[in-house]
Amino acid sequence: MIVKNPKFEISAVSKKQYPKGNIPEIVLVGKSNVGKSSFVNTMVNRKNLARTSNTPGKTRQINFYNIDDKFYFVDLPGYGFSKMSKKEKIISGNYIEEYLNQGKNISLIIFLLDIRHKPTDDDLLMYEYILKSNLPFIILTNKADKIAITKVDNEVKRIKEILGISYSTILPFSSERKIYVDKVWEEIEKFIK
Ligand SMILES: Nc1nc2c(ncn2[C@@H]2O[C@H](COP(=O)(O)OP(=O)(O)O)[C@@H](O)[C@H]2O)c(=O)[nH]1
Ligand SMILES: [Mg+2]
Repeated sequence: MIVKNPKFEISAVSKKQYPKGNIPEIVLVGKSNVGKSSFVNTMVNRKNLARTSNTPGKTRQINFYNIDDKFYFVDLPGYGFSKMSKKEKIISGNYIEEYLNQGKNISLIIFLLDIRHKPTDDDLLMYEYILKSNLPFIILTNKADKIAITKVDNEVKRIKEILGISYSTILPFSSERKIYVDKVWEEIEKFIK
């Protein structure tokens, strides 16, 4: 897919600010620092459309990026950052739930995990929540550049086993090396027709 004019639209802190209308939403979910904002930048081929950082993001903002009026990438607050206070964790959790519960235009959840690590307890909770939501999802095991290319398939398989899934799409990803981008576009395109 060729993206022409990706635009930041709004940082919503309450339901009322979610965009109106019925443009499909592709939602990024994952713990803080896993690479959600980098993913958005990589997919639309911009350096700084979405703000990336090494420190925990704002815990209550839901950022909507309008992709050529065809769909939104929705960058949810991260969860489970080790430096987050308990209160911050609860706040980010509430915002994630509030957004996912309304679910009106959500056409796909992209769940990001770190290819190098076992999913954390927070990841597993999130995963359960996604399953219960009955919304379509794919899983990306991110930061694949951080391990040897020969190990990628095995690590993906290992994470798949931990999550106990056989049917859903799970792919490696790397914003650093911009690999697997086309494959992920193929998946996304199935959900924005
Ligand atoms: N090596 C590597 N670093 C990445 C990748 N994706 C993100 N990062 C880095 O991880 C940090 C957090 O990324 P960010 O996109 O802000 O994560 P977010 O909190 O989930 O939005 C930043 O320093 C990014 O440069 C990747 O695929 N490979
Ligand atoms: Mg971010």
